[in-house]
Amino acid sequence: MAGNRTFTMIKPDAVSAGHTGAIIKMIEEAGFRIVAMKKTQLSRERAGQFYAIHKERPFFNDLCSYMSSGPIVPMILEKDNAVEDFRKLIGATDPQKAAPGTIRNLFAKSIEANAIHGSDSDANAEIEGNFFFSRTEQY
Ligand code: IDP
Ligand code: MG
Repeated sequence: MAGNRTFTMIKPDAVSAGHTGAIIKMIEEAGFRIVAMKKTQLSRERAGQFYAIHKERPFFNDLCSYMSSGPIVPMILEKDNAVEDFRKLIGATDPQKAAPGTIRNLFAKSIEANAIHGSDSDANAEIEGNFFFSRTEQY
């Protein structure tokens, strides 16, 4: 059975461009409840830990530089079928391929600076949420 939580973060390009509020509005209007949220910045090392699964990919070093380049807004979200429904709301990794009206279609700058993260499985949603938030920060 699909779980009811996912993890997201608004990435540095979208935060610095002033899209935080518009993106949160889209997330809430799509029926997601915000369980935990903060504004923070990753060190290069912590960005590498978060994206450790991609460490052999050619874009890994650039990705770590980019993800630690400015503030981000991580969140834990709740909704039925959260992981799959949220991936639909954000659209494809490459904004050129993201469906019209998706968050990446509207706000992403490039395949790297693509505005927002969304967990790809219930197991990763749990791991990624715990990377940023303790139990007592979840409401
Ligand atoms: P996802 O975020 O849609 O799940 P992943 O393949 O898990 O996509 O990649 C993680 C992140 O790495 C992407 O969101 C994007 O920021 C970056 N990325 C993915 N593919 C490329 C690429 O081909 N060039 C540069 N950056 C990439
Ligand atoms: Mg991914």
